[in-house]
Amino acid sequence: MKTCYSILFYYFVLFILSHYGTSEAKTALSNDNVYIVYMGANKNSYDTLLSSLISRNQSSLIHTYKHGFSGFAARLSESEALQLSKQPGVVSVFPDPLLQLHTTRSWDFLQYGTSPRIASQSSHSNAAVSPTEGSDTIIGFLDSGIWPESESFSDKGLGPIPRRWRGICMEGKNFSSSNCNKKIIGARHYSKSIMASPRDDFGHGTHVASTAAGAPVANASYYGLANGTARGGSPTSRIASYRVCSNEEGCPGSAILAAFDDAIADGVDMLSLSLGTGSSFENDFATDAIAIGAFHAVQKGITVVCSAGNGGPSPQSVVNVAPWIFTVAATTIDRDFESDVILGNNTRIKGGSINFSKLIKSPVYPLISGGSAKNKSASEYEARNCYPDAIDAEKIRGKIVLCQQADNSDYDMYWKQKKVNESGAVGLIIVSDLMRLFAIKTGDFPMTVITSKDSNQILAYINATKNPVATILPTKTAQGFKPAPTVAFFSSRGPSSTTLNILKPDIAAPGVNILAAWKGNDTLDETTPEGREPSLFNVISGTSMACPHVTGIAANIKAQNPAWTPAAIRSAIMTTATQTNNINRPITTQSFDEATTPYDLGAGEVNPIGGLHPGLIYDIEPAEYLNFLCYYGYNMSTIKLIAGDLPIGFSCPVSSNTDMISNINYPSIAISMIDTIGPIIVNRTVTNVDTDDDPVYNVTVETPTGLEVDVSPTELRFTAATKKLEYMVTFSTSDSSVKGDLFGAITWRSNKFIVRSPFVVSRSGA
Ligand SMILES: *[C@@H]1O[C@H](CO)[C@@H](O)[C@H](O)[C@H]1NC(C)=O
Ligand SMILES: *[C@@H]1O[C@H](CO)[C@@H](O)[C@H](O)[C@H]1NC(C)=O
Ligand SMILES: *[C@@H]1O[C@H](CO)[C@@H](O)[C@H](O)[C@H]1NC(C)=O
Ligand SMILES: *[C@@H]1O[C@H](CO)[C@@H](O)[C@H](O)[C@H]1NC(C)=O
Ligand SMILES: *[C@@H]1O[C@H](CO)[C@@H](O)[C@H](O)[C@H]1NC(C)=O
Ligand SMILES: *[C@@H]1O[C@H](CO)[C@@H](O)[C@H](O)[C@H]1NC(C)=O
Ligand SMILES: *[C@@H]1O[C@H](CO)[C@@H](O)[C@H](O)[C@H]1NC(C)=O
Ligand SMILES: *[C@@H]1O[C@H](CO)[C@@H](O)[C@H](O)[C@H]1NC(C)=O
Ligand SMILES: *[C@@H]1O[C@H](CO)[C@@H](O)[C@H](O)[C@H]1NC(C)=O
Ligand SMILES: *[C@@H]1O[C@H](CO)[C@@H](O)[C@H](O)[C@H]1NC(C)=O
Ligand SMILES: *[C@@H]1O[C@H](CO)[C@@H](O)[C@H](O)[C@H]1NC(C)=O
Ligand SMILES: CC(=O)N[C@H]1CO[C@H](CO)[C@@H](O)[C@@H]1O
Repeated sequence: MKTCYSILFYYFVLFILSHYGTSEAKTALSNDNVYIVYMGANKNSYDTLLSSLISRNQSSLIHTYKHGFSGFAARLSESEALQLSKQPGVVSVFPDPLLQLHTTRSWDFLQYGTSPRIASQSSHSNAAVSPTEGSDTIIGFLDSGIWPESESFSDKGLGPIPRRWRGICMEGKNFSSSNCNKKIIGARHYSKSIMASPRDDFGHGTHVASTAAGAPVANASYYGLANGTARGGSPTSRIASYRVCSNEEGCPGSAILAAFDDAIADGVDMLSLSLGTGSSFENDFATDAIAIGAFHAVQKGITVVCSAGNGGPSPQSVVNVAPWIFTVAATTIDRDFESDVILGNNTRIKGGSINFSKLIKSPVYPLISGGSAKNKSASEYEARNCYPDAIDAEKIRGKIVLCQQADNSDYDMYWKQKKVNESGAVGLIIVSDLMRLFAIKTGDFPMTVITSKDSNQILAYINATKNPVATILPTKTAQGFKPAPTVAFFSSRGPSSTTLNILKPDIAAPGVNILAAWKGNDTLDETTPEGREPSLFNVISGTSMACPHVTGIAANIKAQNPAWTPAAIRSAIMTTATQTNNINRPITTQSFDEATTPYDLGAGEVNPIGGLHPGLIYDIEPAEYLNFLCYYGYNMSTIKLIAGDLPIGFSCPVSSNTDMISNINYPSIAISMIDTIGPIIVNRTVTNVDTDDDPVYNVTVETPTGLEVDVSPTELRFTAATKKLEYMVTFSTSDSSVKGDLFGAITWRSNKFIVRSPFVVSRSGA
């Protein structure tokens, strides 16, 4: 199952960029002989260790970390690495991982030069938000760099660069300090190559930055599609670009840590990372470059927003799961790139794709199903699914072919297109419920994707007609597609493989067919229509695209509430998320009829303005994450190294264990209640952040079958003097045979606000 989805996504959503594709294939691997030596916030032994390394071999040193935390990356032998790991002051030594941008799925054993196209904030994304006047939140992006000439990065109307900014505009190949302005206030890169530059040679970094913080650009479109004004979620925020990914080197963890280290010193307010490991990669927090960098950033009050990964729909595929990270899943939006099929009897079937076909608009092209074009030696099934060789080329020449895309097919649509085209067919109709809403880019070849339900009509028409004919119409953009949002099939799912006691992902945001700025010289894009200049905007998909939507919203909240902690900002966004779609039903998966759980979309679909007025917040002081480290199993000496100065009197609770993680004041609740009937009690503290009156909140609980959930007290009365109140939740069951993940929610309501927290009680023993 998983494999098949991977293939689909890999090929279709994303074309191009063979180099990035190749580096993705190396995901689980590490940067040759490079090790990261992580020394926490501790500075004591740092100089000694570093100078001994330098005196041994100066050129082995690759990066040093000394602002936000301590450590370095160096080329070492295995025995040197082992030796260093035993030195005082060293938390961990681990091979430099190569991470990937979350716009594509890796498909390791097929070496095709394809890569993902992700999308960005769009004119019509449902997360569009009105700019907050006077905001000057500084957002750092760790990505593939930036294309500074894009209109999305115009600094028109922006005030002077915030005085607290201490970053730089690094020069590099085809990038000078004049490429920075009052919008792009900082740019750095981390490659030692002579080609090194903050300039984006992919487009991903440009797309992501413009989604979160792009200035409004009128008349933006992808060759006329999705036209309108493109703007970032927080158009007045400033951008600091940290190029940590490159064609030559992929996205090394050592560069990501260097960027975190710089960004903390530069003075960013927020960091956005649309990258991470592949889903099968399980890391201890002390050897996970993103978790480490994010930990120190959050300790300094910097919100860190990350993509959840494109490893779905398999369970436990979510990455970037540390409790200090804001983890974002991807959903579809209500925009459809519609490319319809017209049958000979004038029935119109709605399909989706971005086609640059030159077919005429009347149904004059003979139509055949893959099953009817069977090669003698092939099976019915293979033929229906148009496997290469299963189709008799003679039978499809000059025709439009209808191909199933069975979920367990080994052949992806890209190959089908290629094969069918090679055989001289004039068009391709793919039947796939999952891919229907994807804006598959098919170059000059007419191709569209329809649902299985609609395919029955076509099959019936073919069956009932002597000489069936059809055509595939040019793509047009349709708004108001229903239902939307749905959870994108590729979006990584919970639970976290690291701990069942934190519910991940946290939130969902638009990540399918997102229009945003692109690099300006994409002449190699095979999907560019003949005779057109490369588009300055692109439509791409991935949790990479979802992440900056949330970053932009978080930046607006930060601008209005500069003193809020990263946890408060996350809480505001999570407790105001939406659980219903545009037909007022619970949000489904992308196959439309399948229910979702918080393991698919966290607290729900992000509400772009809800978080500005959350009513209550679940705050977590950064120091509370030290307790997490205790519960997770680190000992005091390691925690002391990681954190540097511990809060006065801090010590790990004597009986620290993973179940205590559930008590961290997270805006969702996750409990593992394996083989017990309870009761299990967790506490939460809510802070009133509304200044108007003395609100009274009442609780309601959505209780799953088989579980008893008691909240006490059931009413919270805030006053001018009482801003914080605690409540206690007791989970129990009278039926010890109840198994599985039980989902519910606790909602506090006043006459003004609704503050909702999802919970999961897992009894599966996973
Ligand atoms: C120093 O390190 C560099 C890079 O790892 C390596 O090429 C070189 O051989 C090393 N030199 C010595 C003397 O070990
Ligand atoms: C250099 O940057 C310009 C934009 O100013 C771009 O059009 C051009 O393609 C770039 N050239 C190279 C060789 O990267
Ligand atoms: C586009 O610009 C990038 C970055 O400067 C450069 O590496 C690439 O070669 C250019 N591509 C084309 C097709 O000119
Ligand atoms: C948008 O593009 C159209 C056609 O290219 C042009 O007529 C119109 O003036 C443009 N609008 C803006 C606001 O630039
Ligand atoms: C997009 O373009 C079409 C056709 O040119 C036009 O009718 C429509 O109003 C445009 N939409 C927006 C939002 O500009
Ligand atoms: C039919 O299938 C056989 C075996 O897979 C293959 O050798 C042959 O080329 C195919 N014929 C056509 C017309 O595709
Ligand atoms: C389709 O096939 C023709 C001729 O074989 C080729 O020129 C063209 O590039 C192919 N188009 C696509 C989109 O594969
Ligand atoms: C096609 O028609 C035949 C007989 O007319 C019927 O048995 C078959 O079920 C039909 N198939 C479809 C897909 O409608
Ligand atoms: C066209 O044919 C299909 C299948 O036989 C049928 O469902 C549909 O109603 C027909 N449409 C018209 C307009 O006759
Ligand atoms: C939760 O709160 C109750 C009531 O204040 C207290 O007795 C209990 O110890 C708390 N539990 C935890 C785990 O903090
Ligand atoms: C909360 O519950 C109390 C008692 O049931 C009721 O009087 C009050 O109106 C409720 N408040 C809200 C905001 O629903
Ligand atoms: C984006 C788009 O609509 N592309 C092409 C689809 O096909 C028609 C011809 O049938 C072209 O006119 C469009 O430009």
